[in-house]
Amino acid sequence: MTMLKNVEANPETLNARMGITGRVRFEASALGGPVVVLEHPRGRATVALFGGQVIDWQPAGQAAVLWLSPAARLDAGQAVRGGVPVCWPWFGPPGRSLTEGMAGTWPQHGFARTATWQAVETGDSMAGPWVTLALTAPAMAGKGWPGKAEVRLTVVVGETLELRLVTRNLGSAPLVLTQALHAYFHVGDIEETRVEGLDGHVFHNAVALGPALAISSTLNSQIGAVTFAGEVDRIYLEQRGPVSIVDRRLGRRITMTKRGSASTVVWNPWRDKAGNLGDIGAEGYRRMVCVEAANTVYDAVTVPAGGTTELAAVYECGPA
Ligand code: TA6
Repeated sequence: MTMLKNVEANPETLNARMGITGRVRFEASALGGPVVVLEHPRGRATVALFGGQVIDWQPAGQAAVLWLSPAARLDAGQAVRGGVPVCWPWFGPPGRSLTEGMAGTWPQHGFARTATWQAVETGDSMAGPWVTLALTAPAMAGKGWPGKAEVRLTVVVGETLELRLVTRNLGSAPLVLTQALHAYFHVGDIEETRVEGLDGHVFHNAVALGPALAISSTLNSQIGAVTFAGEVDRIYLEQRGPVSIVDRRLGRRITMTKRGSASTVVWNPWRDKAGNLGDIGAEGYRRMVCVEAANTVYDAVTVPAGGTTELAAVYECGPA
């Protein structure tokens, strides 16, 4: 495998190498950084090289499906709230087993979301136009993390939006990974929104227990759909089936189908926490919900030396 040392971020150069007329275009975003725009008659998506983050997805004839913070900037070196942040190579604060006895910097949700990714390949397939971005081991040097790996994100847009996150362990020891495709969805009103597909699953309630740093034996059980009347921050365990956000106000249903993940995270910070976060905007919490395909401490993945693992999610949007 070739190692990428210098990230090429000039849209003109990238277009000359990988642009596809009418389908894949690199450009400078008004948010302050290079993005790649994927266009298909059934949908359009924008992916920022900063964070390897999808920041917009608009199926033809629909309002934006992803929520993006009004304060989002791609050139501030800060994690961008909204779209689909890639939490990698750990989810949340890293689990205790990873940090034990180790010095280093452990930013919440890993460092991929604040790194600039390299666009490595584009194409156009039956499913739609696609781009693959990569983040390589040298980009992570000196951060305290013991692993050596490359991660690639492929984004495909057509009838649906698909994200595939593939990690290759470049080290000689097994790599323990937690991660998430931390999607923020735009909803008409959180109080008129429910999340289906989680009935009967047990969950780690992070509002009561705090973030999942280790496996807890104090779990709750979901009965019926998830509804919102206050902060919700939960990891649903052994959850592999489709999950739908049913939005009565906008009259639509967004469905996530995933692979390589047994943890589904549902998050809405509600008013007070959103106020403290500072980048959600007044009443912004009412317009968003996170539903995330994840591997958490409950289903951490061990990648053997030289091996790969894939976390993938397909999103579709239709009438409720
Ligand atoms: O995925 C849910 C979560 O882990 C919550 O606990 C919450 O704090 C959140 O992600 C957002 O994290 P961030 O670092 O982006 O503010």
